[in-house]
Amino acid sequence: MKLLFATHNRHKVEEVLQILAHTDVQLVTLADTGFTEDPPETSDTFEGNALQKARWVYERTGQLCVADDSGLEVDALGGRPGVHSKRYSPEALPGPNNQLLLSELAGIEDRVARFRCVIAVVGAGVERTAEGRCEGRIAHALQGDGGFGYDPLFLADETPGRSLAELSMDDKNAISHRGRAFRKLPDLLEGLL
Ligand code: ITT
Repeated sequence: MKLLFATHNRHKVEEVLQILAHTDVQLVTLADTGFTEDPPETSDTFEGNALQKARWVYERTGQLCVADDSGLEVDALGGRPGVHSKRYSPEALPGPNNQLLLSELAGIEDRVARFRCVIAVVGAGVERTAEGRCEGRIAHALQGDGGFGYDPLFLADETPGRSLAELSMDDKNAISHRGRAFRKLPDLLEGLL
């Protein structure tokens, strides 16, 4: 039995396939199954949303599912955009999201932030979660054109001066919230596959 990754975000799929490349976990994507509906995300926590997405897809497919809910928490903004990271700006696109973040932080010295990723595995009578975090700071201008979302503005503590958008996917996965969460997946699947 394979594990269905309940996401429509192709960047997440690319990263996770690479993170799991040297494990026994075999992923099927929603695109592979022709499933086009968008799972709801109405919780105010990453864990709640990850469980909601995985439950929703499991209920419709009967397949063991894993979902990822992730986002950026900025201390000076009281943790925003947080679970609303995708729809932070009215346009809900990376360019406007990054510009809004820069404008909200204009003149603010405290740039401490973190990416968080909670994964949830849902199957018959099973619900398990794990989290990964990546601590860092928000840059003063966009840097690099790799990755996705807020990557051009995020300077991880492990790679000072370089944004996640300036790292190879392997280097990003080594330190990222998603890498740290999905490397826990084989243990989370203990006894299930
Ligand atoms: P699915 O729900 O279909 O998985 P999504 O893009 O809607 O895809 P989320 O609800 O988890 O995913 O929102 C995550 C948002 O947080 C994402 O759109 C980015 O804006 C941001 N984000 C998460 N991980 C990121 C990363 O590794 N690099 C940059 N931005 C990231």
